[in-house]
Amino acid sequence: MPEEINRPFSFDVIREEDVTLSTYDNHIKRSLSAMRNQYHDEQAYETLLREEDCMLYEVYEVKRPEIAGELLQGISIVHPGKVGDEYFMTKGHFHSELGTAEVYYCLKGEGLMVMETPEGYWAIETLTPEKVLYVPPRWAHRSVNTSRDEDLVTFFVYPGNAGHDYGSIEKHGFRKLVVERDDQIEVIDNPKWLPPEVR
Ligand code: PAN
Ligand code: ZN
Repeated sequence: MPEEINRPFSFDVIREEDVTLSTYDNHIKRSLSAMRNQYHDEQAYETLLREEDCMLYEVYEVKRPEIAGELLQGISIVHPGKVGDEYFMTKGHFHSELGTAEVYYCLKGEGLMVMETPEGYWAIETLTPEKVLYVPPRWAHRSVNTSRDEDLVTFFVYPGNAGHDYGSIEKHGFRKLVVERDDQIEVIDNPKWLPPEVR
């Protein structure tokens, strides 16, 4: 078989106390300092950051060529915790190739996927073990861990040519935030969200 042939392969999801993959190419760690301006309580953010630049989430990536036809896969692990009253979450992004979708399969924990289109339509879906979530083309997505003490672990698959646009969300934010109020999970309006007409 010629060297350049793309060979099929498999790997395992290792479900020990920390979920990992048996094979991966990249282990990304994102800490609090990577999330400046994303949490609504700026004072709580600065206070926590002064104490410790704690780890918010990790991603294990199985790399493939970043071209149409390929699928990129991996697991995302959002740790439990809050900045003020707002749960730990991923940065969130649009795919640079806006017309590309993504599938998430929840392996562990509980959380929400917050989604939004460039026009400002929004949607939230629950993530619990064994739930499969389809993020259609054009929807920005952010996972939020709403559990008190457990990691939120999801397996994801998306097209090789998707790319990541973080800048748009950094600039205008997500329309909705997920916070804890009186021991309840609440979805509130993001006071810093910029609607499409003022971007
Ligand atoms: C996921 C995310 C992962 C981390 O692989 O990249 O959950 O979130 P951020 O990329 O927003 O930091 C995905 O959606 N890829 O397209
Ligand atoms: Zn994505």
